[in-house]
Amino acid sequence: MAILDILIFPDPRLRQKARPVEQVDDQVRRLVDDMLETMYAAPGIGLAATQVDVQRQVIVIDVSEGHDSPLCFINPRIVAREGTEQMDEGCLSVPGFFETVTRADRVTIEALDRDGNPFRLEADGLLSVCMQHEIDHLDGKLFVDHISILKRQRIRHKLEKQRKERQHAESARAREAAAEPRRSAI
Ligand code: GNR
Ligand code: NI
Repeated sequence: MAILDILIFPDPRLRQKARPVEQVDDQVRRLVDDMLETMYAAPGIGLAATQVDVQRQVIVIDVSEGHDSPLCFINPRIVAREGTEQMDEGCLSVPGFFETVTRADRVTIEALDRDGNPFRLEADGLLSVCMQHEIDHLDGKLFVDHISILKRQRIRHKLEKQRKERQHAESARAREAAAEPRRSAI
């Protein structure tokens, strides 16, 4: 198992569309396990493969209070939706920001499980919202696409600024590390 790096908005790789999984094999199951470990470590209630730079239709979710009910959806499709509801959403790829999003209230999902067997699930509440949020990721969409352009731009600018600060700090550290041997050699 391994904890994977999560891409941060506005990384263009978050805009790629995931391809369907052709065969649910050990490689896919290893991805599912790594994604679950990454999701629990974050911590988050869901994770899409797109967020860890794997362009495959794989999602993991755990909305349980005890964080002990992992769900995995391979090639998920929404086959029915009903009603509308609003919920405050966050995203591991948009860290630190929460906005109200309107989505379907109830959805019916068809997907493959980790053995490659098809199943159907009716979801409401948090699970319904999370399913729609994760399937959006596989289509290259983010929750910020459901809010106003002004709010989206504000979030993008703040996260771009944070990324630049992080990069500057990293290169400063690298410069110092490179200078170290020379100093000690004198
Ligand atoms: O951890 C997460 N919490 C969350 C809260 C409200 C609506 C959606 C989510 S999903 C998010 C994890 C994530 O970014 N999944 O893609
Ligand atoms: Ni997300």
